[in-house]
Amino acid sequence: MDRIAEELEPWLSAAAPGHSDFVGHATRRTGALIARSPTARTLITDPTILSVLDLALADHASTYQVDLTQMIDLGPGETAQAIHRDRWTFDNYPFPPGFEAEINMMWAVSDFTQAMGATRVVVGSHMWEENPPEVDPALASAAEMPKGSVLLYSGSIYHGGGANTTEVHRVGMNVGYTLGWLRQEENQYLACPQEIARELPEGLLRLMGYQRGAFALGYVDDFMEPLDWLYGNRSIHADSVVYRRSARRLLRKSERYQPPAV
Ligand SMILES: O=C(O)CCC(=O)C(=O)O
Ligand SMILES: [Fe+2]
Repeated sequence: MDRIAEELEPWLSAAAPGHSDFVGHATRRTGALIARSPTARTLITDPTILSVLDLALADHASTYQVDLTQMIDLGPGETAQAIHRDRWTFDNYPFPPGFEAEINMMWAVSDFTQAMGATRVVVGSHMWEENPPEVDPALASAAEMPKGSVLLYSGSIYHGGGANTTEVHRVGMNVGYTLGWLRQEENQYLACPQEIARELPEGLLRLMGYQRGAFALGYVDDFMEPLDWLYGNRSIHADSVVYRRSARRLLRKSERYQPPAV
């Protein structure tokens, strides 16, 4: 956590404070963590997290992907964020009850106490069939956790950042994952320069979206697999590439991209 904080410090200190009640006024946020923090990459592909995602997302889509990466530095004096569902990002589409399109992680880069503004969660709200635009904050409990812990919550869970009444900063690393056929909240192809992407492990690249999100989603020009395009293997046609269901199996198999035999 200290390494992640150190790697991101230049970006966080250069980031402007928030400009709305939702993103906060005493909160600084910075993204593009895959490009900016080599240490964050190891948490983004943590095998325990991927096992949870296999269970939580894999029955709705053949792949899942990174949705966003964001360091959130909630400064002293920040007021509580409105309680919301992250899946409202998808134009508030009425997904059926029980259908999860997104799972979020909040890694505690500092301690998370209630007074510091630990994320507040309405436990059980993923079961609510209604979609109230406002929720009584009294229903939420603070997810207190020591530095180094991680909170997992689905896109249908009502939650929000707390108020920071202390003099210290509450720092969290928010990493979200979504179904492979949804648009990513943070554009992973533009957030990570290609020269950095070419050096990343294959499993991470697939999680970033450098693989088709479903059979016909996300190919490049002449039906090329995005990984082959990234590596300049222009002779390889996607139909000749074995289509793999998830990044996880690949992480186990090999960390390095190897062009498939044609
Ligand atoms: O900072 C937090 O604890 C939560 C942030 C959040 O939920 C959001 O920005 O969507
Ligand atoms: Fe949120």
